[in-house]
Amino acid sequence: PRRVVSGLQPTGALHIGNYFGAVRRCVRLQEQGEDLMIFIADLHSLTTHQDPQQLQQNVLELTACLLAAGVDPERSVLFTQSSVARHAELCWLLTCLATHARLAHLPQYKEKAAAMKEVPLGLLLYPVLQAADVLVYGGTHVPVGADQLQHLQVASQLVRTFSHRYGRAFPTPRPLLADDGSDRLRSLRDPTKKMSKSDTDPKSRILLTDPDDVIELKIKKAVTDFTPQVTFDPETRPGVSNLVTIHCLAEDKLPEEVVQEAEGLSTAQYKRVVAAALARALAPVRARAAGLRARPRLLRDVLRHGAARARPRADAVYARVAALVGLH
Ligand code: AQP
Repeated sequence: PRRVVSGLQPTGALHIGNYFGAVRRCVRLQEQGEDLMIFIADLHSLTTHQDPQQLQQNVLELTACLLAAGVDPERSVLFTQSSVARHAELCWLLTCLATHARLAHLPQYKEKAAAMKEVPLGLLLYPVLQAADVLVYGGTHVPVGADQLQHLQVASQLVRTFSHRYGRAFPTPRPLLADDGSDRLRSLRDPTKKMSKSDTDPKSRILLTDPDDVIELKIKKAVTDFTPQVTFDPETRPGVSNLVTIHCLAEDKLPEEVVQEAEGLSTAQYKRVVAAALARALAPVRARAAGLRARPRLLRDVLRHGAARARPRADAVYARVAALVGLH
């Protein structure tokens, strides 16, 4: 049987890349009847400094957004990573199988580490914890963006190493890639970069919480090019194509349809169309999130309920693993 595992870090307000690329994909997998585990990756978030109070706030905010987007805590299992201690326990066992050389070579690590004076070990171990997150539930599929494929390869390699040394304990997790461009929304200010929470320019991203007028302003200021008509060509026209992708995601359309509808429009006119489509798509989620944000007790109950469902699943896998390793 398939089991899908997905995590999001509670590192601040979600942008539409997180929403379309991760949250809404999860909701759609849930609607397709997948067995889905969604965790809030609070342990991962500690690889960069988090203010403790802000972290608690961010966990509840993310929970509100996930529920607002349609995650059903009865059909899917929604919980925080830290509430299931087996993630960290399995991570240690995998850490003993991972090599420094392999991890230090990963581009995401190199990029992040290069920008730091003191590199925390947690940053190096990040992909090992990611592997544990999936393997501890016997996860078979992980919705990922192209940038995460290498981390999933680390997980597959750890599965092989473990099998070789101790015996088979985990299925090899496979990527579930998106085919609608949702896994790579680009910065509105520099379309060669991905849209990112940590970009210092707030106009580079649209937040799930942005009101309609802010959405319109940010799209209006989006960097495009000097070709007047709307076409979809991510390689040569990344800026306009990013707007087409956003438009497609907002209205569940294909690039060809959107481009055809935009025929004859100037870029400025097209930006107004995209902003309106996006505002229509986000408004109901934003409204539901606002209602849920006002109910922290309910949000905590949801997470407690999810943790209670996740723990026995992790315990079952871990018991087998521990026995194979010779720990119990
Ligand atoms: N630009 C994006 N387009 C599509 N999907 C994206 N994701 C992130 N950026 C884009 C997806 O959102 C999920 C959130 O993962 P995370 O919470 O671990 O955050 P992240 O990957 O570090 O990306 P952020 O949110 O933009 O933060 P930073 O500042 O670190 O770059 C993942 O599924 C991710 O693929």
